[in-house]
Amino acid sequence: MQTSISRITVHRVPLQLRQPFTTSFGTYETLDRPFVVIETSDGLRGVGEVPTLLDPAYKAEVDAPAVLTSLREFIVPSVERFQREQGPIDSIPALRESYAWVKGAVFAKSGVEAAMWDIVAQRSGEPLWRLWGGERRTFPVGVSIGGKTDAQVLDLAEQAVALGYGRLKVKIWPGFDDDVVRAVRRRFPDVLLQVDANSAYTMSNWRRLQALDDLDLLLIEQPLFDDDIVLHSEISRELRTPVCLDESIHSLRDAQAAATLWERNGLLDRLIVNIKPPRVSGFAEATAIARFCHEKGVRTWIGGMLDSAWGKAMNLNFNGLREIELPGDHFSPGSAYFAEDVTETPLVAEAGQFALGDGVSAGVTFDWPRFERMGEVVYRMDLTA
Ligand code: OSB
Ligand code: MG
Repeated sequence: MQTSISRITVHRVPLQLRQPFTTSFGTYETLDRPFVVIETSDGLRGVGEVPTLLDPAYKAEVDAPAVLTSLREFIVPSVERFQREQGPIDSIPALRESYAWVKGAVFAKSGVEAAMWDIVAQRSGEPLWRLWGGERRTFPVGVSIGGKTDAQVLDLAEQAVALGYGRLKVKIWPGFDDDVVRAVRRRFPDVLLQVDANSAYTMSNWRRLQALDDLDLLLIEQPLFDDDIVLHSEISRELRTPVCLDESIHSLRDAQAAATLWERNGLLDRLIVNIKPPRVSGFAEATAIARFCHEKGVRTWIGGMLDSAWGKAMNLNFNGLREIELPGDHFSPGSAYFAEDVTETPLVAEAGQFALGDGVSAGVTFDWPRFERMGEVVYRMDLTA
């Protein structure tokens, strides 16, 4: 019997970070997260987090008000209408087709898609990593460090390395770059080290980054404008350290455009793509990007958005894909970002490695009673088959 979606509910859940996280665009202490819940005619309930930030400083449409507007005004009504007019939605392709006409809104779409992946996985009794073609059970994971002072960054790096992490990412901006990164490199000569500027540099000061070229960094993430690919490919010709794109990649086409530019310069090995599934509208597009980049010889890794343990668990399942070569941003030192989280148990890496189990869907138990207590329902729509 064909199954259908019976109801879509959007919750809004405040999450309290254990310690402030600072980037070039600001410091966050609390987050305010929409979660999409899909209920189906066969009695299943799936959940998808939208890893919003408090404002659009990282990039457009990443804030909860924008996401909630897109979901309420366009995306959920499109799913409802599609199912009423074209028949039951019981698969990811049908779901994506229902809102394909909506431009942008990648984060909002990703929450609906993630909830549907949870349903599809529960129905098949499989872990997500297996549904996505993952062939790797264990892989290294890394830590993203958002500190305000050299001392704070060194302290966080120290904690991460003590926990066994072998890959660190340090947030930088003009004036908080060469000294701090040099200090981390001096303290940890062998760690895999990378930096993330979150688009803080311009065409007049990006050359400061050439000073980092002798620190054996794995990559420099998004030095320039959040919406740019072309100028990144230009400065990449004059940086020995590979450039990694985060903010400016929303789709397979964006990844293809970037590969075209770097290839034209004969520098494909100097392009790296940070795949954040929610930033590319979900895991279906993320899979296409991982495969494409791997075939091209462009290395990828899975970025985080200070996601709850549920979002992180989904990303970790995705990290089972063999095509994804570099360690991702998966954990803060101590392994849990939030004072209170939405899963029953935290996600733990051993000696900087994460191991995927055989648990159904994300492989962790979503804590429904706690989730319902932590947040509130902000929108609900009942669907007919
Ligand atoms: O640019 O990768 C980023 C967090 C919020 C917004 C943007 C970014 C980040 C991080 C944290 O670096 C990564 C994580 O969740 O571990
Ligand atoms: Mg980034």
